[in-house]
Amino acid sequence: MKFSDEFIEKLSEAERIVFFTGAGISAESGISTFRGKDGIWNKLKPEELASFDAFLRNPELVWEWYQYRRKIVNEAQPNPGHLAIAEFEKYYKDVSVVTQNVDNLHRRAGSSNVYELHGNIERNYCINCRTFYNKEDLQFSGKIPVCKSCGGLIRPDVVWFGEFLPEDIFNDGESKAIHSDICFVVGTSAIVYPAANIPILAKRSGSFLVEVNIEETELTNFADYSLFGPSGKILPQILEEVKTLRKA
Ligand code: BV8
Repeated sequence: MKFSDEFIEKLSEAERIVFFTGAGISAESGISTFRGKDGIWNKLKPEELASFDAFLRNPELVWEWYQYRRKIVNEAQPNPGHLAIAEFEKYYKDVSVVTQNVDNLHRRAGSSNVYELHGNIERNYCINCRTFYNKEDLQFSGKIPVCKSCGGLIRPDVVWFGEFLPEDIFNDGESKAIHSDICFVVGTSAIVYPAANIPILAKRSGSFLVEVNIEETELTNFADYSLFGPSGKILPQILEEVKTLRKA
């Protein structure tokens, strides 16, 4: 793939890199996106499942949905896009992944600085006493798991619609974006806020905004550079370019 001279110059000079990622980066690992043609929101309404009210109304249904997604996530493998991002750490001083994804694939790919804005599907907590439970601690045989200490309902540790993002993680993600030299925006429709503010903040703070997506998005006109194609193909090609420009 031929890259623009400006992008090559940025890759040569940069020190701090942020990858802001969404569901699209995991599509090639076999995990459905939310809003694409086969997106999960096409079949279900987000507010029907990804909200606290939905959970209180029908905890079993919400649990079943997350168990279904956990199974897919557990069977999934990080794809060449996740792996390329992890390998960037060999060539740059500071590489951060600020992700909207809850699938844990960036960590499994080996990325060291991962900021999970919307939580992690492998973690759960009691809505009463906030005791945390990993997926191994829970048996879900159709009946919703309850807390061993207080009997409260246990929920997935993900951020639902209408819920605040984890403040410290969001602030850290913002700070990484502000201080970045290049901000890659990979596989996101960029319509969910406040997460979608991160790339905007990066660009406003002087970062070079590079979009990697299979199609145009809300951010395309705002980005400095757009690369259209599957992130599992494009990111390894950018990494190959970096290897010729910089020493590990
Ligand atoms: C908040 C849960 C403050 C975890 C998710 C009314 C009341 C309250 C808030 C709001 C409101 N109205 C609007 C809001 C704000 C709301 C929001 O932004 N809504 C949107 C839909 C308009 N945000 C919130 O509610 C947030 N909290 O505002 O709190 C507050 C509090 C109280 C009261 C008022 C305000 C919380 C948002 C978090 C919601 N949680 N998921 C889970 O179960 O997963 S959202 C869900 O969307 C996921 O987290 C996902 O990560 C996120 C973003 O989606 P994307 O990742 O971008 O995925 P998508 O499918 O959309 O796009 C995929 C892209 O990949 C596409 O562009 C596609 O082209 C591309 N692609 C596909 N294949 C590839 C590819 N690209 C490259 N390669 C490929 N191979």
